[in-house]
Amino acid sequence: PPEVVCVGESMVTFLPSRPGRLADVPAFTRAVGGAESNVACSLAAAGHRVRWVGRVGTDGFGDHLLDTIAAYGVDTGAVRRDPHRPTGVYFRTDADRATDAHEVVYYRAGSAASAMSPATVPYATVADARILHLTGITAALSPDCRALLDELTRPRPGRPALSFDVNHRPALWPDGDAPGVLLGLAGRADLVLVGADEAERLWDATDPRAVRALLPEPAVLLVKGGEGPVTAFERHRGTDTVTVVPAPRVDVVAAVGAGDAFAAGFLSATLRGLPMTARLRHGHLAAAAALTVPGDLAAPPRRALADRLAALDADAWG
Ligand code: KDG
Repeated sequence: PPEVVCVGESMVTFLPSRPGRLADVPAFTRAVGGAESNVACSLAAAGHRVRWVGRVGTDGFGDHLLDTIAAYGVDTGAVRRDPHRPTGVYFRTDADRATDAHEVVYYRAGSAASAMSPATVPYATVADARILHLTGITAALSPDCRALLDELTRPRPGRPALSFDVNHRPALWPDGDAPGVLLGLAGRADLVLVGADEAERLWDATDPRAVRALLPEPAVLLVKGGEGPVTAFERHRGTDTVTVVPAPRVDVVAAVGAGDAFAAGFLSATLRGLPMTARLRHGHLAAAAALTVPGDLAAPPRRALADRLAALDADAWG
């Protein structure tokens, strides 16, 4: 059985040939995106048994997604193909260095993955894993997808541990119901990852303790401070242990995919039974690799090297 199952939409991603507005970029390079399959690919590259469950069309883009994700060593056997709906795609521009402004344009409404539902993705496809990893993106894709997340996160005996990355994508939530929906889903998870910027935008929570006050249920809550430290709240016998680990400084090429890499590094170290500080450092190291490439996915640091870096003294990490 897999150690981790990730469920969500993957898309063919088009990365710009040069900086500038979408209106001006002359050419794009094809890559693979999708938060949940990014986590799956990084975990597989780090040596874990992982299944990704999504839905793609019978078009060539669906072939490309399946081939690429399977080539990382991810089990794609539960992915169903939809002959009536296309594989989703999206285009992005480079972020402006000063303001971080960039454009993301999705062509995913009515995609094959938007037809994921409790009927098309039965609970049995995730039930045998140790960890089920989901993100808030899926909740925004269609009413069926939201019903699927409700079903997969429903408390039930023997459910895999639930890891939930809030992943608020404002462009996918035109109706303003993201704050309530995402808080409700996060409250059912055992592990929640949320960016400090997301928590402020969604819930007006301006520091990690305010986020914890809103989300007391998860046994582990990680509030990620962008290029700053991550704060982990870990409940032991009713009281929280708080661990704060700074991020290494890197020259950022593109932030896309860094959150997914962090999740994968953290989950990998969790599966290996490492203590919280090491788990957070492995998250940061995987994120640093993703931050320094243009696309979503970077090869994670080799385990032996990451273990050595994670074991350095705190002042090397300060
Ligand atoms: O985390 C990276 C993802 O945002 C990207 O690959 C696309 O899944 C995606 C989304 O829905 O934004």
